[in-house]
Amino acid sequence: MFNIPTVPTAEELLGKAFRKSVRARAGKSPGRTAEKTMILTASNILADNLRAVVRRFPNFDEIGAFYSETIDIVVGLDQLRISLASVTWASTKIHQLSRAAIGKMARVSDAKAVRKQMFGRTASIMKEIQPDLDFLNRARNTINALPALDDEPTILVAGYPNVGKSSFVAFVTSAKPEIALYPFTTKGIIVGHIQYCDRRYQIVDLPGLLDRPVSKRNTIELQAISALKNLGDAVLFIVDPSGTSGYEVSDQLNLLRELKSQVGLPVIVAANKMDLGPAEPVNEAFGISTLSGEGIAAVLKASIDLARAHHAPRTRQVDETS
Ligand SMILES: Nc1nc2c(ncn2[C@@H]2O[C@H](COP(=O)(O)OP(=O)(O)O)[C@@H](O)[C@H]2O)c(=O)[nH]1
Ligand SMILES: [Mg+2]
Repeated sequence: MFNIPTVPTAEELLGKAFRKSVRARAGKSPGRTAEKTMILTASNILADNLRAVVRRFPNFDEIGAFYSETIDIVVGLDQLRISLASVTWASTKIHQLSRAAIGKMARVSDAKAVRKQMFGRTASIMKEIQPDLDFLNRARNTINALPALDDEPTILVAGYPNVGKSSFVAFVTSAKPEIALYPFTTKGIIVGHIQYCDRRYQIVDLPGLLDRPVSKRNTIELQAISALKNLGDAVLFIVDPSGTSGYEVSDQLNLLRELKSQVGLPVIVAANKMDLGPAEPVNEAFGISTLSGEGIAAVLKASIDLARAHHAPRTRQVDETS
């Protein structure tokens, strides 16, 4: 999804700029022209590289509400904006310093001293933004690790642990787990795709997120749950009335009620493990078994119809490779 390049350190950028400035001076006789060349080379390299750092971050207003809310949760959009602004500031400032130094060279005799002073100030500016570069690189690592979620009608799978969520996703798709460094789950998010009639649908299993009562959540998890309204178009809530999951049906139905109010998406309910024989009936639920396949086609069709009906295209990131 996101592929932001490594953010360099202040030291790396300074090293590169000063090395190139020394190389640019080579062959020139010592004096004003040589010093001026050094200043221009160093300041151009720094200003360009700093602007490139900023440019390679996505525009947070254009990536869609799910990604911008998620990045806000896992990284912090305010701090991101502040750090990107600092880097832009440094780029402008270094450019100004170089113009001022070149102007000063015309007036004083010791051009070398002017260049040295300019390099010293430049190094201080770079040192000042090192915490921002550091933050941006950590943010870059986190953002790049977010799973790719396509702009397809999306069904979120919810329900208590062991009710058969992963089994359902595996049954209906070619799902592959994706690594995600969300603070609220250490497990991989599972994203599967289904080709159904004329188009593709996405089905997402978020282990650790939609499988416990909302009342037991910390703030970050609650924010994450509320961000899901931007990702999903429908929720498939799986109940296990067989007793084998270890959770009471009444607790499972309480979670269903909570999610309905928290996530605000239309919900389809399926009662799984029908193959185990008669169980407590669940109101308005599709009876299914991911073991025998019974009822799966009907619940899948209902979920897909619901997701398609509620799907509005999300804004996508512009591909950087072009
Ligand atoms: N008998 C039976 N077992 C099932 C069925 N679906 C899932 N299971 C079992 O229930 C357990 C939990 O399933 P899993 O898909 O990992 O649940 P999750 O925690 O909700 O993702 C596993 O041992 C599955 O084999 C079903 O339809 N019938
Ligand atoms: Mg699972």
